[in-house]
Amino acid sequence: MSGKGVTLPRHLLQTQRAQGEASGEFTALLTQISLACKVIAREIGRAALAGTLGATGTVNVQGEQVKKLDLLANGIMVDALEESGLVCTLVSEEMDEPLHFGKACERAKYVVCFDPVDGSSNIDINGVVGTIFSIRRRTGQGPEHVAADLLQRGTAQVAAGYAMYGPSTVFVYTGGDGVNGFTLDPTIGEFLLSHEGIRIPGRGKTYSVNEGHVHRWDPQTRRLVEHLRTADRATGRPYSLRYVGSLVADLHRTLLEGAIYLYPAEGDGAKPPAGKLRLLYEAAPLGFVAEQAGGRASTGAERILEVQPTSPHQRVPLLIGSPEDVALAEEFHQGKR
Ligand code: AHM
Ligand code: MG
Repeated sequence: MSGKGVTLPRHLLQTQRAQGEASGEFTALLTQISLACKVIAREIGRAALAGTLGATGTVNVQGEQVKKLDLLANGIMVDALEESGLVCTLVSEEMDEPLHFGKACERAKYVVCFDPVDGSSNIDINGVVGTIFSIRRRTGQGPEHVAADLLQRGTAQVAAGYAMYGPSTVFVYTGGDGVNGFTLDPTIGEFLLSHEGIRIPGRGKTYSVNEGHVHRWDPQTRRLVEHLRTADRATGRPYSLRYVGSLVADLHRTLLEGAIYLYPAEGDGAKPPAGKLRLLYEAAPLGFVAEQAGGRASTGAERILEVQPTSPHQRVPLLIGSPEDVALAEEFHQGKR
């Protein structure tokens, strides 16, 4: 199954057959998500001409400005997942409450959490953005399971991944058996296998963080970043800084080249320090992808995949990337350095 020319649906089918999964539902669900991503890619590509750049003028449950493309992409994902008939409940960054499809999807097996347009501050400048998704099985049938379905740890994910809308559109996913990346060939409208069995380098040469927020960091994070930019030839320092401001793009670079990405807890004295990124549809899915590529994802104190969710839009600090770099960052966070 190696080599170019393998479409995403074919790759999914072959992998599922090899694992003895015969129902085809998982393949159908991933294919449907990838179709939604192709439609989102098209909408992003023509947004400046279609008049869909800019803000809607509303603010979401996170207190963030909603862009027109956020809403458009959210609708595309919701419609695609509802049509699949395979999903009973959704959580989206752009919806205050989880959406339960009710009777029509009573027998559906899956719960999906997603961020339709991640990095939306890049939309209006034609910068790279992405879509992140996370798939879990239901814990049981009936409305009494809805809350428990959503608040499962990242370790319960059966698949997760992202689409990245850059110079090319890529679709990267894990089903718990490594990470594979596909590139959209627009001439045939298919995602073709282009990055088979992605493995993250053990350590990198770059760090990625919004350094303008240094005044809101705790002393451990300041010392870590100071360490990374201090020259020491033996350990390959100083690291260079790379920061797109789209988690998907920063993570994609991190996976391919090795590095550390961090969005630490931030505080301004008024409220307790907190992370920005959301557990269910940002940190946990990308943590699953990173681990499946041989990397690590941590809050500094705890493995991301083991954090027990307590609410759908919960935020966490995130350290993610090459295993040696994340281990070093954890040492700083835990006061061992
Ligand atoms: P979004 O999902 O509303 O776009 O917010 C998440 C984004 C991440 O993609 C990115 O890593 C981070 O926010 C950037 O935040 P900041 O602008 O504070 O650096
Ligand atoms: Mg996001």
